[in-house]
Amino acid sequence: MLDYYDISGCYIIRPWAFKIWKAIQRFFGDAIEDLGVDDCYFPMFVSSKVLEREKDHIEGFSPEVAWVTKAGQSDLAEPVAIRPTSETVMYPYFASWIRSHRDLPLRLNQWCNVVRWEFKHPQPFIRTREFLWQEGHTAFATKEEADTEVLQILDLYRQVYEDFLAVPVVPGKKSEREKFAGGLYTTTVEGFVPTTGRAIQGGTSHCLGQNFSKMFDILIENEAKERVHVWQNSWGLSTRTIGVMVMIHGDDKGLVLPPRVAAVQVVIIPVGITAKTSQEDRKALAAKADELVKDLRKAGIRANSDTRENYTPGWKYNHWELKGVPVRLEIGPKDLAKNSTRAVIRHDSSSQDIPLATLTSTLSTLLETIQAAMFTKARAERDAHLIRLETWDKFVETLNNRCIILVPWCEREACEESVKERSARTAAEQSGEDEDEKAPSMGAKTLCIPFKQPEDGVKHGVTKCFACEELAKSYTLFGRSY
Ligand code: 86X
Repeated sequence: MLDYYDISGCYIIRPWAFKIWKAIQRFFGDAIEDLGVDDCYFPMFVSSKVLEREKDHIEGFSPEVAWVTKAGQSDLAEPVAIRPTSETVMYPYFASWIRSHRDLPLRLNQWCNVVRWEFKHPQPFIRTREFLWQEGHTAFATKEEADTEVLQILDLYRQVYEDFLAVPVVPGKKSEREKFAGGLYTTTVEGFVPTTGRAIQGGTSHCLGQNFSKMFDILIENEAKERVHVWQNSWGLSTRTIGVMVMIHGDDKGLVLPPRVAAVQVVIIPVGITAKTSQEDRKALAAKADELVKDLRKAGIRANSDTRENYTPGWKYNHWELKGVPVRLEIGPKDLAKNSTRAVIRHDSSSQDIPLATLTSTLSTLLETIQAAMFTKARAERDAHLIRLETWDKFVETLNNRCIILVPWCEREACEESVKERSARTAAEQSGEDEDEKAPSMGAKTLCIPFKQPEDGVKHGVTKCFACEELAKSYTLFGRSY
């Protein structure tokens, strides 16, 4: 999927991984086109003048901005930054393109790379200094239209994770402390990685309110002939999606691909060839494999055969297991005689014989079943590590058991800060018996305030915050995170 590169934090995305990104692009690209969003491309360079027009939110990020200062040996008169995100790149042009309500809504998207020179530990797909994403930037006359879009986009992100990558996510709103500081509110889909017990932000859809339109002078004339600032959103989904999928479905034998994003859904491997097998029989077997590939492809199944003669079937099993292909079909002389083939399923190692007569229809159904089973299994695993608590008592213990926690919370920033501090394990606590580097010691933060609150949720004026003396406003998800 990936190779390391000689610059720290940078990785090569190889074809097997890029095909997954393309599957995401296909689905999401078509879906936003249906919503009326158009693709475009802006330059990757930002002048310091433009980048700094948006001082307030840039401030905290500025150590991460990469700058080009030279061309060859000569210093540039004005260094140029490489985009870490494109709000400041695009919005000066929004100001010149948007004149009246007839120019709205303006809804643009670009697929591009961005650079954030992070100093935290890099991790393939999860935290990289350059990454690929789509960033959507839209402008509306009213807050209501902007609000609607925020949730439409978030639901598409949910679909990317749940319906394509078979990864369960929790959609919700970020706390004031965790939201994008430049915006009005941030919505998110939050995933969970059971092996580390950490949550991971899967994608964000922000309502920027009028903050940017005020900074960049993006105005229209309303019905009452008054000049008013537009309402804006921005939203992004990155190649981190691939990393989340790998971590959630991968096992000791390697990658496990959900059928809907697998570049190869079915690999056909001829078996049962011995030294005694005649040249004709070998040829017949390879020909049968290729014929089956044709039939399956005609039915829309992404099938390949591996008829290479210089590799053993066992070697091929390993190879395609490592690559995560959902179904392996073994066909041998005995199977052919019975007009049958053996299917081995990657995600649960089960196998079944399938009559050749019904192969395409059986496989179509099987691939759907695998997709659903992978999601159900991942959701059960997530649910088993999502614990509801009412008070502080068992909070840290539960975190240390690699769980995320749903608690009644006051939604105050100071309270979140204090939870983070109190839940960070001290060096003393960590030393000694806990040798497992995968048990993280950092403090817990809020992941999101889930849109779907528990049925027996907060009783207003009664339910108290789990961590302080105030009243709770919502059940909020806390956890350690990537
Ligand atoms: C916030 C906000 C937003 C469009 C998204 O989350 C989705 C797609 N943009 C991105 N953000 C920054 O604004 C930012 C700015 C600088 Cl200068 C930086 F170095 C890093 C940043 N990271 C995130």
